[in-house]
Amino acid sequence: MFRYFTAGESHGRALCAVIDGMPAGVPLSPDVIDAHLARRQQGYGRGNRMKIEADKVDILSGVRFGKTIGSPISLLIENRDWKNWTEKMSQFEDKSESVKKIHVPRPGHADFAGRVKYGFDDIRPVIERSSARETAARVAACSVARQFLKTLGVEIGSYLSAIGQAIEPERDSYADLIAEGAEALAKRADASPTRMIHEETEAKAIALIDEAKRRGDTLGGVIEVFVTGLPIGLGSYAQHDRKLDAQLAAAIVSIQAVKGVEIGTAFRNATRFGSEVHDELFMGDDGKPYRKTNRAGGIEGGMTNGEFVHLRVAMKPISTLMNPLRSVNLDSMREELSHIERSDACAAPACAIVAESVIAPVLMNAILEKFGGDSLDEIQARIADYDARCNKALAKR
Ligand code: EPS
Repeated sequence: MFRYFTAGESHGRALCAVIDGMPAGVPLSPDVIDAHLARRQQGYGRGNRMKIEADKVDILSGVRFGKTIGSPISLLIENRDWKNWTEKMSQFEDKSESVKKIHVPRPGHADFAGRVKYGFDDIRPVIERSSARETAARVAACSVARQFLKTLGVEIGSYLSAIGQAIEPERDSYADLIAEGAEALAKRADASPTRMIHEETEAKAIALIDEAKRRGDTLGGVIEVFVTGLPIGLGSYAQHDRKLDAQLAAAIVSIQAVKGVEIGTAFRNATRFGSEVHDELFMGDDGKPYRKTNRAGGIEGGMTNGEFVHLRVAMKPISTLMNPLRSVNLDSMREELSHIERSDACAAPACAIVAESVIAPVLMNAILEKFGGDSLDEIQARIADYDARCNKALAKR
């Protein structure tokens, strides 16, 4: 089983991740991880922090001669901004008196509950770990799982269909977008600063982000995530915690500022007749069953059904507003405007890369659960055997 943890504060010395359960024999180099880290740093609407950071990973263990060796993998990403925060983020007691404390929580952020829960007299420690800076470490760790999937022909990609009220026209089908695999779509989206693929919507989104910046406001968005190349039957209907859609949803909603996820076009489906929703099966000329639609998002009964997986992700507007919201000073207990911290006006394009990333361990574990194995060769052979069985089971009789 692929498991990982991250550690590190937003303005601490570094972020790190420790991974356990990576099979041996998977090609891995820092470049593969750095490419995703760079994608996560992009996006129209990001703040000045991204001008300071140029995230690069150091692989500290678990890789030899360009391949994983089945041992724990540890990763390190330095925070370049740390040098500006050595006093404020000092580990040593003697600095604590000279640093100004933060008392006014930002509505929508972890500040209020975090300060009360941990008994702090300062919101700073809450800000530091709840910050979406942590997603750099997650993207790094998940890129390792992603690399495993890629060697098996599984691709993940995403684009943005909405930023604020810049919403692309409703699509009947997403199939044409991923006809060449999910990575080709991701590449297309990567070429745009909003990661949108509908030109008019992108122009509107850019104008809206400019307006948000001018007003000291923020914007969220809707991210469409796709996976292609998965075998049929990952996950299971047999027990609640083995349902793949439930596991994917949990991973997605664990992302900072993500508040909703749909499997396929779930909310649209909920407002229609069943006959307008369910993806009918037809017999193809090649003797195999096929479908003309994929409104279920590639998952039925908690299992992959051979169609591409489609998730829709709702990111709320970031809760740090330069034009602050009303709040309460938790030291004086008087009403005050909330704390202002350098932040992004819109981070939805970056969130898309995080969404692509966090589902990789879930998919990888579904593969490991079904096929098992400690080395890439072993797993590949088992999948090939299963593919042959599936082809036989689904062949015309
Ligand atoms: C973030 C606030 C900003 C973002 C940060 C997330 O950081 P800072 O307070 O240092 O300006 O830039 O995102 C990243 C650093 C990153 O790597 O994505 C927040 O409060 O969540």
